[in-house]
Amino acid sequence: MAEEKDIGITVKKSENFSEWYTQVIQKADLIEYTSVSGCMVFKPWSYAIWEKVKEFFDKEIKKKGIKNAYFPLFIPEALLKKEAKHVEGFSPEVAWVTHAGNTKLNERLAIRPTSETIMYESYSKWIRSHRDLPLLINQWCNVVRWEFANPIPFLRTREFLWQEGHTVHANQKSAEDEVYDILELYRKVFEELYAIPVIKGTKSEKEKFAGAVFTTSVETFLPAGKAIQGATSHSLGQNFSKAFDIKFLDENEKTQYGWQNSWGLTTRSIGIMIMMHGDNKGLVLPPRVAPLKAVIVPIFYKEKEKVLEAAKRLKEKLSDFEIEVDSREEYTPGWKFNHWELKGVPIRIELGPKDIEKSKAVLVRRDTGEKIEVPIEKIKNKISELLEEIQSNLFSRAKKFLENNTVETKEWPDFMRAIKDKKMVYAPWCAETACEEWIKDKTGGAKSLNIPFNLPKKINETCPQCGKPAKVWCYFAKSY
Ligand code: 87F
Repeated sequence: MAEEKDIGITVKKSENFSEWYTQVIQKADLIEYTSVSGCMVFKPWSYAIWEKVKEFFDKEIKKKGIKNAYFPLFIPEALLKKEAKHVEGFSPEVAWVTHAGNTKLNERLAIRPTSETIMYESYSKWIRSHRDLPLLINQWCNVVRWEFANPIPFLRTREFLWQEGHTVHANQKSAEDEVYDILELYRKVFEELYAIPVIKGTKSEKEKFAGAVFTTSVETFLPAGKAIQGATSHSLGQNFSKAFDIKFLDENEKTQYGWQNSWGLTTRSIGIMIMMHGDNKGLVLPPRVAPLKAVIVPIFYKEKEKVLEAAKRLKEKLSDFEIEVDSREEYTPGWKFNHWELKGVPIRIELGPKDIEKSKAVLVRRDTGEKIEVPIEKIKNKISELLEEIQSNLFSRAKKFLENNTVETKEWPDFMRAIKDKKMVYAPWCAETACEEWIKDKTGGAKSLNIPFNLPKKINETCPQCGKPAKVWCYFAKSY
């Protein structure tokens, strides 16, 4: 029989974060490495988390009239290079198909790193009149970006999964409203599903998508002492519609270029959640993304049949939730406790002969370890209640963490020290690219994250780095 100590995490999150992460993703059975560097298996336990996110987001975008479609994986070279600016800087990461068997192709085909070009080629044929607008399309797919930096499971992989929304509107207002609407959905995914507080804001000129007029994002800060972008929603203005000839006749029979947006959320979000909530025992899943809400561990040193029977009945009583009975006989209850803690299941339900006699069960919270005895007749409500509590407790913990790691300052020495201490800085800023480059240089790599929407009406401060009048307040940190 396997020893209990064999399966656990052997390092502390606070002592060796990257080793801790590597162990969690493997021991919780989320990921498997393969012989292709940077390409990893999403095992059922992590894929099921993605499915939860997908289910929520898909439903929400459909409510907004956005429809799913699927465009080809391969993008001819000439097409990819049509709006040259948008691939600028990205081209070393594009993977190409050059051959079919031994035959060299006439034109190389890019494996999609993002689908603007292939989608907009079609859009230019589909759109003729204002009656064809808005055109609201999303696709769920994989993309390939051949990164050379060290892969980090979920966060930086050469192939990943995402949704990419690409819409065309008849006017600027309708397009821009959508940019913020979608960003709000991303906030919900992070805050309400993953239980991770985020900062909504606009990217700096330097950090925006080169093809966009402006880029918005949700950002957060991780226990690794680094910030990370959660998702982005771009206003493309007419940049692509002019390059791809996406035109329509408006109500006055006048030809106009479409107003476009694109927005994306990736499987990187799963990594963010693991890093934020995981602890020294392994993964901690927020109930709303947990593939299993609870596991019943029957405790049967004796009276096995009776206990198993009661466990099955309990599972039926709780059929509103995703619940399993771990009835495996080759493992001890203690081993199973560790196993399900490692996998992050929000609630463990212990059920033994004595509990059955007294018509009760013991619930154990994954987030706090708290044990709660409940009468079977009240268990359904108690579990509902606990799941909500766990969800909100994880969110408040993460929120406190974010607050405790944010340093608001107007002074350059404090700015520098905060970055050195692996904190996130909130500071007034001149918003100039040259200044951002200086900041990056002097701090050894801190970038701007975003400029939040709720800025004070009047900004009287000066930029701590260059001394010019500040135009905005902005978050800065070293980031993934
Ligand atoms: C890598 C290679 C080629 C990012 C790339 O953010 C091109 C690109 O255009 C590239 N990496 N990007 C930017 C993607 C922009 C945009 N696309 C739709 C998104 C959200 C979804």
